[in-house]
Amino acid sequence: MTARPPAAGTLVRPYGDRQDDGVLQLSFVLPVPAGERAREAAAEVARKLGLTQVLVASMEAAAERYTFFVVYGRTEVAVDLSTLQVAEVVTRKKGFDELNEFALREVGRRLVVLGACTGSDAHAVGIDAIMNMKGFAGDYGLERYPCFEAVNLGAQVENAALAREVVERGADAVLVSQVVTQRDVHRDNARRLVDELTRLGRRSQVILLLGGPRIDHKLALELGYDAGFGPGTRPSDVANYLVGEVLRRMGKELHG
Ligand code: B12
Repeated sequence: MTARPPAAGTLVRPYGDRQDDGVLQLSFVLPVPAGERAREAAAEVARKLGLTQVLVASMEAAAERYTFFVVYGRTEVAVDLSTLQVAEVVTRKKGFDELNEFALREVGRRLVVLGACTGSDAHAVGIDAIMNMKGFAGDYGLERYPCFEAVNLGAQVENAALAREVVERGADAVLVSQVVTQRDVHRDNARRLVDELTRLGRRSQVILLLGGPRIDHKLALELGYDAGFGPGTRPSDVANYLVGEVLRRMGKELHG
């Protein structure tokens, strides 16, 4: 599902007070104690980034010998929206009732969806937001959808165990959450599930989604997943993607 691209030459630039004024705000930490030298160092960082009319708006000691800054500045930089290559996963959505009716009618059965936060990662809140009955940001979670048999396996699920669950439950889709990204642990861990499923001869039969605060569609594809979802994802985004992708694999369409 791809949105229509913006017209050629559609330039956008940051703005603070008036459109196109180029004003932007930066926040960062420097490893120096708060004081006038630290303030000047922060301003110099902003100037070296090419900003003009630099103003250090806030300076707070963050810890011993560390200072947190908020700095304003002006840039001439503009971006042509039409030149950007963007992979948008879900652009048009059906509502809850419409999607359920459509999926049950067109697929003819409930889709089995497993969710887990895998490896050593214990951050369950993200996958719970997508899977659990009560959902997130006013959206019902997948457990609430009649068209899904949704099973949330929780956090710290081993990849080999998850792959076995896929086979035993005949899963149509697996939702993997990765929150900790220190030393790229998420990359190795996410790839491990793909390897396990490939070893079991199941990779092509299951839709694999990767999500988390530092995940995007491009990274998910690179790691061998079918789609990636980042911060602010709503359960309805995932539900629409899943039904659309199952239909696509059946040679049908979600939006005819
Ligand atoms: C709560 C929390 C914890 C709790 C987790 C409790 C729990 N049951 O989940 C506890 C205290 C246990 C914890 C522990 C740790 N944490 Co912590 N934690 C957080 C915190 C404050 C909030 C995370 C959260 O719940 N976000 C809310 C959810 C709703 O957002 P989300 O995960 O982004 O999910 C959304 C989307 O990303 C998406 N999504 C997520 N997953 C998926 C999956 C799919 C398939 C899809 C479609 C979508 C999707 O949908 C969700 C809704 O929109 C963050 C900081 C922050 N403010 O983000 C740090 C943070 C994630 N933790 C961090 C760290 C380092 C740790 C520890 C390593 C600390 C330590 N030294 O022990 C441990 C690791 C423990 C472990 N083994 O994993 C770092 C991670 C840094 C990094 N980049 O790797 C953070 C960013 C804090 C920081 N600034 O340093 N943590």
